[in-house]
This record gives sequence, C-alpha cells and structure tokens, in this order.
Amino acid sequence: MVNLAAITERRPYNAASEFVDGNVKAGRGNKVAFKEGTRTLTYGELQKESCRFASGLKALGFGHESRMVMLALDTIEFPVAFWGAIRGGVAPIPLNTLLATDQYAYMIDDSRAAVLFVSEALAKTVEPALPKMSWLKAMIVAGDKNAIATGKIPAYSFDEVVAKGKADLFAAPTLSDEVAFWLYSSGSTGAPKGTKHIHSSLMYTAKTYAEQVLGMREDDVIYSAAKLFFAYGLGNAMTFPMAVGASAVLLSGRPTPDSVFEIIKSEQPSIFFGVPTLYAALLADKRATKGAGSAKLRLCVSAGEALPPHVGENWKKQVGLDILDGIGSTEMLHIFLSNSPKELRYGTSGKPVPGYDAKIVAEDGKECGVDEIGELIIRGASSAEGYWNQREKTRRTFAGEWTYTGDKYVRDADGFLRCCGRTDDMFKVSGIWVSPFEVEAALVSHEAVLEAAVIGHEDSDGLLKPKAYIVLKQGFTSNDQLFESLKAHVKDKAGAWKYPRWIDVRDDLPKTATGKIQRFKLREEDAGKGV
Ligand code: 3UK
Repeated sequence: MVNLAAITERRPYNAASEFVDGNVKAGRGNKVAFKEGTRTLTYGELQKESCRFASGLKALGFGHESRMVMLALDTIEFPVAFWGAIRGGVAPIPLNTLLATDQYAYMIDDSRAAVLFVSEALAKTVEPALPKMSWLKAMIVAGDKNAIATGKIPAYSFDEVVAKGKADLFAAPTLSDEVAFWLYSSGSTGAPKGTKHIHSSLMYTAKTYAEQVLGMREDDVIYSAAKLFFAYGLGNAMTFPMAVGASAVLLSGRPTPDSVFEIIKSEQPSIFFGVPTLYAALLADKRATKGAGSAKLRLCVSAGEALPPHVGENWKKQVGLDILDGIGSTEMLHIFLSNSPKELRYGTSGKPVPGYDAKIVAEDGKECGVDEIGELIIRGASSAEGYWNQREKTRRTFAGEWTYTGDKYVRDADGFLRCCGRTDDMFKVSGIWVSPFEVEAALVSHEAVLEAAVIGHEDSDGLLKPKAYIVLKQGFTSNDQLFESLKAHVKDKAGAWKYPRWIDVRDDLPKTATGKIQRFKLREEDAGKGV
C-alpha cells in the first residue's frame, strides 16, 4: 500500500532532495534521466548541475522565497533550471511557450518574478515586453545571451550561471507545505491566474496516478508530446519518471506526426502521452500501425480534453493498445479521474484515481444521483494552495478540501464519470484553453467587425475548434479574402491555435437584456445542425 499520509505530513522537505538526490542515493547516478536529440542528462549530472544552478542563482542574489519565470523549450536545461530553482527555494513558474508578447508581459509582472529564464529561440517574443517590467532584476538565457536586447536588465547565459555556482550538495530548508512552483491557469474572463503548488504535491501525483494507475516503473522510457510547461507534461515527462528512476525523452520542437513517429521509432518509449487532436492526426498517418513504431510501447495516455470514443477504438485497432483517457487540471496538478488498463470505458474519464474523491453536485450544493448532470468537484492533497492575489476566485475554486473544476459531469450506474462540457463558455483546442472572450476581442479589433461571438464547434473527428459568428460594419461584405484576413488577425492577436475555422456572418447576435452575448443559444442552434 502507498502511504499517502506520509507524503502530505507537514515536515521539513525540499522536493529536489527526493526527486533528484534520491535517485543518486539509490545508485542511479549514471542512469540517463533525460534525452533530447543527441544530448543526455544523467541523474548524477542533474544533481550537480541543479546544485550549481541554485548556487549560481544565490550568488546573483536570488535565493529562498524569490521567483523565476521560465519561458523555456523542452531541452536538457529545463529540468536543471526547474530543479535548481526548487532546490534553492526559488519558485519556478513555467509559462506556455505558444503565447504572444502582451500575455508574457502580464504574467511576468503579475508574478513579480525577479528572474526570467528564457530559451534563446523564444527571446524575441518576450523582448518587447522587457522595458515595461517593474520587478525583473535579471535574465538567464539558455543559449546566446546576446540574442536578446534586455536594456537595463542584466543578462547571463545559462552556462555562466552554472559556472558561477558550486556543485556542493545543498537544498534550501523548505517545508512540505511550502509553495514550490506556480503554473498559470486561464479562465473564461479576466487574466490568467498564478496557481501556487506546494512541495509535497509533486510526489502525491506520482504516488497516486503514475504509480497506481499507470504502474510506471524504473525500466520505463517516457515520451510526452505535451510539453513540460503544462501541468500534464510536467508530470508525464519529468516528475513521474523521476519518482521511479525511469528515463524521459524530450523534444524541443513541435510535436507533429512526423516528429512524434520519428521519436517513437528512434527512442522506443514504453509509455506515450498525447492529447486527442494529436492522436487523431497520428491515426491518419500510415505509420499508425502495431506499437506505432515502438516494440516496447505498453501504455498510451490522453488528457487535456475529452477523447472521442472512435479515436480510442481506432487506435486500439491500428496500434494494438488502448488509450487511457484521464482528466486533470492545473489546479489539481495532474490527473484525478482516469480509465485504467483494467477498467476502461471509452467516452468517459473513468473513475477517481486512488487518493482522490469525486462528487457531482447540483447548483444548490446537493450531490447528484446516477445520470444527473452537475459540477464535478474533487478532493485530493495535490490541490493548489490558491491563486496568487486573486482572493475571490481562490475562494470560489478552492472551497476547503474540495476543488471546483468548472466541468459538468455525470456518473453512470457502473461508476464511470462522463464529461458533459463546461459550466462556463471555455473550450479546449489541442488540449489548450480557448476563451471565446479573447477570440471575440481579437475579432472586434479588426476594422471590418462590429460584433462577434465564438463557440466551440465539433470538427469531423468530434474535436472542438473555434467557430465565429460576426456582424460586419457597414461598407464591408463577406468574402474569402475577408475571412482569411480575419483568421490571420486572430492568430496574430490571440495565439495560433485560436483562430476561427468557420465564420458565419449574421445581421445580429442573440443577447440578454443587458447586452451580454448568449453563446449558449448559438451552441444550441449549432448542435441542432450537426457538423
Ligand atoms: C479539461 C478534460 C475532458 C477540463 C491537465 C492532465 O488539462 C489539464 O489542465 P488544464 O488546467 O485544464 C483543465 C480542464 O481541461 N480536461 C482535461 N482533461 C480532460 N476534459 N476529458 C479529459 N480527459 O475542462 C478540465 O477542467 O489545462 C490534464 C494533467 C494535468 C493537467 N493540468
């Protein structure tokens, strides 16, 4: 039996000591922890380099109780910087690498981080934000520090910081209950929220989901197409394999069918983690055959949005393995409901992971019966401490032991839980949030658009993509050229995956008496029409 109480008990504890130093102590100093292309990092190297990084940060004046924003690709430097920071008591804050300058400006300033760790390839996106940042005191660039003009902010290369630091083993005297790192979570309105996670939560997710549902073990080789900056990828490819002394493969580039099949073939992973859109794209490729190219593949996992049943069924037919769909969240850190190799029902998120309790509640707070839709709430020790400087939202989401997911769920007579959409207007595209509000804001900032409403519309794979309803300003007519220009405009303003795949021009949009757009009416109308 896994003793979960021992993990959450309040005590002096630094997660880096257990995840990094624990592996060296267990004799895995020479084992490869991470592989990225031709580069490798052993557990022993990770220990030394993370000590040097922590000590280098300290020498620059950043120690226990400071914060470091990370805008970093999945390279060998990621785990060194992440664990180096945690070791030094500095909270790392990995950011989504697919965002635009203004969004970075918001999160860097909101977090009040003193240090920004950035991969050279991403430096140009964040550069225009730097003169306006009021809290940043230093930049660390993985690569050439001259690739970015940092103005008054001193810049150091990753190598310089590591060289400055000492390799002596140390860890800041943190507590198991203390905030270790943050992740930003987005909502339907308003800005993203800094979600604060504590040191013990990392091992809690590993001992519950990774160990008991996946049975992850020392000889596993992990490949996660979801990047380390997502809570999903962070667990999959970093904390889970490290919790059992396994190895993870990292890809710094985009996970396309080509790059993913190439990695599966060359690295022969035993566990693969993806999102539904990627599985659908992989299935359309002729390489989606037995084991997908890896003789060792034993588990495939999907999360981020609901997996359409036919994707799982076709994968099973072509690849020979089931896809385990599970739901997790930034707020709960990782997966809390999941299918398992022993118990799987497509079209559902499975059952609660050992260590988590799930309830479906009606609006009056009463628990729903079988087949009654309500909001899914979760109890489990990996829940975040709260949102940074967002008291109202914190109180609403983290209600004592229970965390409100904002997801509508229903439980069937056999105890399987099925997702029925959101309680708000949010939806996921490729597992990444889209807020209709921000796509609409981008659309109305175009010269031709008077009003806009955006909903998720199912594509031919049963996966949601943005669909826009717009009212044009006088003097503009709808044509393909205008639609292309609107799509390009949204990509530029809001993010590449958020552009509307369909645009419907209307004379007016359904609104409440107070002028609020009624997206649910458009959704109902759209559902009636089918694809
Ligand atoms: C939705 C799902 C149906 C759901 C995440 C695994 O996605 C993760 O975190 P986010 O904070 O989003 C959380 C929300 O995404 N969702 C996620 N998985 C599923 N809906 N079926 C699923 N399998 O709305 C949830 O509230 O981006 C996923 C591990 C860690 C994570 N943070």
